[in-house]
Amino acid sequence: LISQEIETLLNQQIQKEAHSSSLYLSMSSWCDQNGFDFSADYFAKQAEEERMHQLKLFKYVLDMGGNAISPEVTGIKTDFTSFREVFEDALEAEVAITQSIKNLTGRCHKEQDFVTVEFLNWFLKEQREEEYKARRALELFDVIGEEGTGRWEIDKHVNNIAYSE
Ligand code: OFO
Repeated sequence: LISQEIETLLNQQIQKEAHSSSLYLSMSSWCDQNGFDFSADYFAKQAEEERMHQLKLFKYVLDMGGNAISPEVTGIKTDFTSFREVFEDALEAEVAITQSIKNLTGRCHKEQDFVTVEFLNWFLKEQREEEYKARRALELFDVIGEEGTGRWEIDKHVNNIAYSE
């Protein structure tokens, strides 16, 4: 069983993952329309991963006898001023998600809800990976540079970003 407070926090996390998923889909659309096809694919894949995170949390709440709430998602940014801004927003969103999972884990520790702590460990590890990828993508802008065919080159390299341990 989980406490009412943890249930509420988990439902908030479900909402955040759903928001992330929609945001990534929006980024995918922007990239596609601006000719950055590899990045469009990359963000579409990220959108799917966030959806998977959402469902993982959703199922956990239900498995623990709680009430999982299908979230409303509003206020998704659709207009980006530059290719780089898309990646800056992506990193910012991942850092915020990591912080949110850390807060949630901290709350579970206080309550000695070690079952949920154990469940959330997977997410903490996943965030390490997601932040790495977002940071790596942003680094391409500095390493390659945006002049000339730079953006085209950056887009191609986004395709190769992988996390290895
Ligand atoms: Fe990358 O946010 Fe989910 O956990």
